[in-house]
Amino acid sequence: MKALSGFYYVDGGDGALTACRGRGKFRHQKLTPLVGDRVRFTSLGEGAGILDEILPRKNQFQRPAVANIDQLVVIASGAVPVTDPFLIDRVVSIAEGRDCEPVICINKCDLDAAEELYQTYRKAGFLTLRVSAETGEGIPELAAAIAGKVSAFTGNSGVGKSSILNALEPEFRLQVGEVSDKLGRGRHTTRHVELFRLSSGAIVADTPGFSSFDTEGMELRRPEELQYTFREFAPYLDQCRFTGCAHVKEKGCAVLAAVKAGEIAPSRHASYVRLYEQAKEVPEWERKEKEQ
Ligand SMILES: Nc1nc2c(ncn2[C@@H]2O[C@H](COP(=O)(O)OP(=O)(O)OP(=O)(O)O)[C@@H](O)[C@H]2O)c(=O)[nH]1
Ligand SMILES: [Mg+2]
Ligand SMILES: [Zn+2]
Repeated sequence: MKALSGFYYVDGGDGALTACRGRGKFRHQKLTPLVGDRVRFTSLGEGAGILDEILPRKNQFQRPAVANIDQLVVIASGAVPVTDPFLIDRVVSIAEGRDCEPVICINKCDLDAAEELYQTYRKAGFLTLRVSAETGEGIPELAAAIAGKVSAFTGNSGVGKSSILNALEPEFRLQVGEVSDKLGRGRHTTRHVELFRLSSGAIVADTPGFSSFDTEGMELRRPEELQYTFREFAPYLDQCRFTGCAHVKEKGCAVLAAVKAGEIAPSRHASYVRLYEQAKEVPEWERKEKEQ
């Protein structure tokens, strides 16, 4: 359920948490237990235990560091701190193809409806919600979207991930932070990943917010695989004039034509190009090393 200062907190099924130490073999195998892992553990009594085994994962993520997630709920905001669409597109691209559905949730709609963001992701084919943790608007729709699933909230610091969890379940009383007036940035109030069980049965991870200059969790996909992680590109991919088209600035590119025709949002394509350029920079040996 959470990992803190060398302890892994395991829910044995009855809701009570057992603080486990990991076995040395995990370190030798370079295996890090993740929040969301299904595990076997031995109880030593008095809330202490030993983590024996990590069961096979359905998926895993570096940022946020979670495993076995059905849905990545990307929380964004059109009000301060305004979300850079590139940050949304980067996590969405990572989630695609990992058996994890991205959901876009625009918070603070009491302050700003973020019409452009809303239309961009709705049109691209994502479940896109508008909520306000402040007024409660849209919270029932979000509750319905996470029902019966394991979700992780992610998004830049200060967008209101913890506030939304409090709106879903007032008794959590998670700490929320002010947004700095001077910089318009969040204060990284949430410091660790933690899974919560909602009374509805939904399971949600609150995670620390990322910042724009964060380079961790960089795209490890090969540049030519990236096109498949932008779902709205799919109808155009086999219509480019040249096979192996990079869809960056090639002649006769059907993706570029779709951007021009207003079928694909320019910000989505710009993110694709940025990720493509980044992926080209990663040498193959480094990719292989990180994949392990
Ligand atoms: N007006 C308005 N303010 C909100 C809303 N949701 C959150 N806030 C405010 O935004 C600030 C940041 O909220 P948090 O919940 O701490 O944001 P977070 O995403 O958890 O931030 P980190 O833990 O740093 O990643 C707080 O001052 C909240 O009161 C909303 O829907 N409307
Ligand atoms: Mg938080
Ligand atoms: Zn093309």
